[in-house]
Amino acid sequence: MKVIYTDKQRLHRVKYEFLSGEPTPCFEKPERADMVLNALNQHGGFDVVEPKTYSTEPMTWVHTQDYVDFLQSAWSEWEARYGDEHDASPYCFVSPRYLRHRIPKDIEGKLGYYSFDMTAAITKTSFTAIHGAMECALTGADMLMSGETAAFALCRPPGHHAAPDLMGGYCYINNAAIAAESLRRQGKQKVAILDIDYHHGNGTQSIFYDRDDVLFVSIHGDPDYDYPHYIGFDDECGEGKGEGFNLNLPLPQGKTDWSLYGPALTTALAKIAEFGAEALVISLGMDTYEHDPISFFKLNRRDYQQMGEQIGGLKLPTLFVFEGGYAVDDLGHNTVAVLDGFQRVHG
Ligand code: Q9C
Ligand code: ZN
Repeated sequence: MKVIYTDKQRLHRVKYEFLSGEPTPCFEKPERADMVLNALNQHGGFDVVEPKTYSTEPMTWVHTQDYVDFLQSAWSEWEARYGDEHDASPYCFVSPRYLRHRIPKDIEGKLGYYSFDMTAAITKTSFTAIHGAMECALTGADMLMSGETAAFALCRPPGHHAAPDLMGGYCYINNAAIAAESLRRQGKQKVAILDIDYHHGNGTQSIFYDRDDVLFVSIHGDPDYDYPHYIGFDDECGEGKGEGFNLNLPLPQGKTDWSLYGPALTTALAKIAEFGAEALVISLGMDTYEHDPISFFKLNRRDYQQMGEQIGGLKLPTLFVFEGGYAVDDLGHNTVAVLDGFQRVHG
């Protein structure tokens, strides 16, 4: 299987996130991708290639132009005001209640306007990495169009929390959504996105919520108890034309092992088959692992192999797009277990 990766993504390294009121070293760090690359090399049979070059224009397929412009200029606006000592990060947010939704002129106001949490800070070189991650996803989509039956876009920073004009959850540009949209634009009539990150893929859901040509299915921790807290419930089914083309399968924190996860995955895959997908994009988050430091499912290495096998059983052209996963020591081998299981069945 081809793996698309660029060293550009090392250029995104945020210092801190705030957990329980403390500055904590950011869990989403460049070493995550290193661990996956190491495990892929150790396993063998994977061909790691550089992405092709794309302009920033595909970002506007799923994001607003003003948001993309903001991402590009945020650091220089921040630096002009605060210098380069700290990462650019919001401190206040535009709640949907009582406040005016107008774009502020000041960088602090803009950071809050375009964020839904404090985990997506921007550094001097973040945009280069964000752009590189999108290039990996787009190259993967192009590979499927030119006859590869599967590919893995090793993207960092991740993307599935990024909505049309919102960053958050370590995400800025929605790599999986852009890949799905690219497949649509190049002729795949129906594209399914299966999001198996521990956290609900709120950004991807929001992007495709009113569409019937891209099915979104997500298995994740129950948002009544977990991030992103305000979206990802099972009564969110799509709207307008998109009604019936969004499926959320929340599972309980703490006690979700394979005995609960396996049946949810079977339901998800049945929905994708019934939809008649011509291509599949997997938002591959590995934070469902039993030892993940910020998540609460109990999956293990064997489960990941089985997960890959079940996904491979759909026999669809499949693009894996890397999302979360923070148990760095095991992250690589777990990721390889999914891909290996997939290949055994899918070929
Ligand atoms: N106490 C991804 O996996 N923080 N983003 C959760 C829980 C945000 C995760 C804190 C987690 C974002 C791509
Ligand atoms: Zn996650």
